[in-house]
Amino acid sequence: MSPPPLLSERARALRPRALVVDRHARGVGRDQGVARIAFDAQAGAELAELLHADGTPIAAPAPDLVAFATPRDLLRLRASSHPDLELAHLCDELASAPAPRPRLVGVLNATPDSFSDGGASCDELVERGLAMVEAGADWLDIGGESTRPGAEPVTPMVEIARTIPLVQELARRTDATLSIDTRHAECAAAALAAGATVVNDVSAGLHDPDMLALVAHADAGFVAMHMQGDPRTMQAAPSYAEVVGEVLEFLRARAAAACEAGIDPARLWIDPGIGFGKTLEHNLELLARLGELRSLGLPVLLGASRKSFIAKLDPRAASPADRLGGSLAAAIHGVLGGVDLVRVHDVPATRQALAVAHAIARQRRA
Ligand code: HH2
Repeated sequence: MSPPPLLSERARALRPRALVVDRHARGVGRDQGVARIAFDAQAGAELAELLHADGTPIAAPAPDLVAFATPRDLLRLRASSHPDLELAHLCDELASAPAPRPRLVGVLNATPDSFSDGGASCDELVERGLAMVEAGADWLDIGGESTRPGAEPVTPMVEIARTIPLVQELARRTDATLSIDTRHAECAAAALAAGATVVNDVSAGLHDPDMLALVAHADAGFVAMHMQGDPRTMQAAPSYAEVVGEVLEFLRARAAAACEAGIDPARLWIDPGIGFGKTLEHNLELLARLGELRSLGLPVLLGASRKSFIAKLDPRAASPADRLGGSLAAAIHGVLGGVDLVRVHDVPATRQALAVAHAIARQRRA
């Protein structure tokens, strides 16, 4: 008789890109990338201890989330209640789960001065948003304050005036997820009342002390992004001893704070914040090691679209509108590296690029 399923809906929804398991188990990774073992406390899968090869614990911010390890790690599951048969079964289930399509987040900037696309009217933005959904965006991220390097902050009232009519109109005309890209609880509250269901905060709740409680109270989703410093000064002299470790630690702490404030961990995303207080090398290191962010057990959002690191690698792309090729390369790399959501300006081209990359990757694994 086969053992009962050990995976929750949430765990099933995750893509089993590779598995590296205890050497006594039979499920073995099929490809390079992030290795993952899912566990679900609610379903009774109590894994006594989950350790990296060097003996350090693999942390998940909540017991019913999912823990991940890199291929360098050998996961050692020390649970007497889990004989090899059950573990192999769990691995088989993961390996055969269909890989979900990565979700596309379309960027809608209701600003006069965003780094790549500011200055559109509300009507134009509504049409642009609807066209993005038509082209394959699952989610629209609406912002009323530019956070480009050197940008001056705006007040919540200005942000509200810029974004709320847009949120209201889009909520009326599309079923796509709507997020408000803001650091201000006041603007977040107005957007959630107008029909947004997620708050995307580039300060991860640190800019406004009321933010996390507000999001929890509204039972909304939350994107916690890493940023060093603030937009006005963040690119002056970014500095890290070890960028991936520091970003990971920051996101771990912010995810824990969000859960503690009452935000549902199933509606929490993390984001390494490409370009936010980072040099070209920092951005590349984070992009190259995206899989490590998965050790937190939370879905990852990546926003690399049209960003200036692309122009540093291709000086002919001085204008953000000329950075489509670099944006697609980063999106494909991100998705193949385990990212769940990509935040992009160019939805149709990204959808097509990801569909092709994804199909090839699936074929390779089949
Ligand atoms: N990037 C920007 C703004 N918000 N949010 C998340 N979670 N991740 C990102 O990478 C991110 C973000 C900057 O891009 P954009 O909104 O196009 O520009 P601006 O801030 O100038 O409006």
